[in-house]
Amino acid sequence: MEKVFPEALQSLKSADPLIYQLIQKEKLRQIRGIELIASENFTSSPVMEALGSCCTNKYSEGQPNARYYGGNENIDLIEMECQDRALKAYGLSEKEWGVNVQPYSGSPANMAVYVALLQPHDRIMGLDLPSGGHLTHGYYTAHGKKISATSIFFESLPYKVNYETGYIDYEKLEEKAMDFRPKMLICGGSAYPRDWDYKRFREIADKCGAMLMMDMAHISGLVAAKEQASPFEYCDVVTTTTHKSLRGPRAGMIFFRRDERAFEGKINNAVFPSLQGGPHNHQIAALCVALKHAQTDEFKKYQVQTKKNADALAKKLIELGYSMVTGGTENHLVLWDLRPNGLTGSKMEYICDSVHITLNKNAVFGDASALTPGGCRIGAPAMTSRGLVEKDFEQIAVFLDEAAKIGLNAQETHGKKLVDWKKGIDGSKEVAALKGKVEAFAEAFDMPGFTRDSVDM
Ligand code: DSN
Repeated sequence: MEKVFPEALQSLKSADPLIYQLIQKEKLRQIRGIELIASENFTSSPVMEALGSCCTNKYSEGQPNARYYGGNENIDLIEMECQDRALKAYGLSEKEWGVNVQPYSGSPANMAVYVALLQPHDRIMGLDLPSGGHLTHGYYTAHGKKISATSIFFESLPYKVNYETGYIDYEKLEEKAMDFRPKMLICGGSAYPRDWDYKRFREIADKCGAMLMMDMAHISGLVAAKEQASPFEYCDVVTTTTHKSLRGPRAGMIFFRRDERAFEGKINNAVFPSLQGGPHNHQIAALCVALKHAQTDEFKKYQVQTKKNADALAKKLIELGYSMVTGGTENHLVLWDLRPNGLTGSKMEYICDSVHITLNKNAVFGDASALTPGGCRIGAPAMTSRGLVEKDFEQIAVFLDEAAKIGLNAQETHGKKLVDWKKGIDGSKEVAALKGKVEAFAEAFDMPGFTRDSVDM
């Protein structure tokens, strides 16, 4: 064995010191930073153990007990257990709902649904990207450039949020849907701080003869804990990633109704062989572990705390004089509209990166282009996994306020032009001081999945 593949039994450290070292640096970055990307989370050690297991070695195209390769007796059991836990996590009966746990992630899951249930050039309607929607729900630019494959292969007409309130404009959505007559209406988004009115979506879908799909990727952990409304009562298909609020490995799932429309065969065939090859069995094993966690009381408490933390952050930022889209949040994220303060989302992201706070610039409704966004998206799931509570998120709001003030001050002293402005940020004493405070703050909290002592550097 050692002769033909001598690296196989070595540690990563000795086999590949460069990658080992970069992983140590990434661990340290995660421990020392304030992680506020709304779609990220810190998964658990057992999930990572399953991800790093021998399941990565196996091919298993097909469905459990009906594979194209032999040797799948263990993989079959893992995948069936995963399906079972997925249905249980959302309180679904096997008679009414089925689930495919093979999608590599959320975008492939969404594409599989479209391939399964639509014909090329069928019409779809999803929330517009600048309104908080996701690329795969049909995004194209204001000039008609087709960005997402969804808009390349299907005819997409987005609906939007109301520009005054930031809430989905259901009246306009209905009017547009009745004119456009989509075959599929899509709810769900990446930067929408409010819950979804599934009843209203269902009424509109029924009125215009559309199927109703929910992409619950951002809120799937909250839904499992019953901290957001359940899409399953009203939707035909529900997709999700599994690494956001659900706190699992990077993967995807598609839930489908079992009825006379025979979605199961169509969706399974779309995932494989239409779009994917062999399932990533290490991901499925890891997802199975995460779905066990998702049925515990601790997970419920975690989701409750995530919402409280997002709310505390929004309230503190408002108290400090900032503007939140929709005036706050009822889920895990806030969308910070920086336009009234005269700072762009890109500049805020840049300063935050410089002080070791990770968040992302984000379009705010009314922005002319997704490339020059007027806001930032801030999420609570990751830092809540590290044990932070409301008062800690209020402290994060104070750090964000300090960061914004540094950015505004640099505009005064160095000018608004990006290249000049950056000179006021890079190497600034205020930035270095804030970075020190942020790192000391973050490092005081536990990290799920690994400890500070495990960082070898
Ligand atoms: N990239 C994810 C997000 O940040 O919302 C969605 O795919």
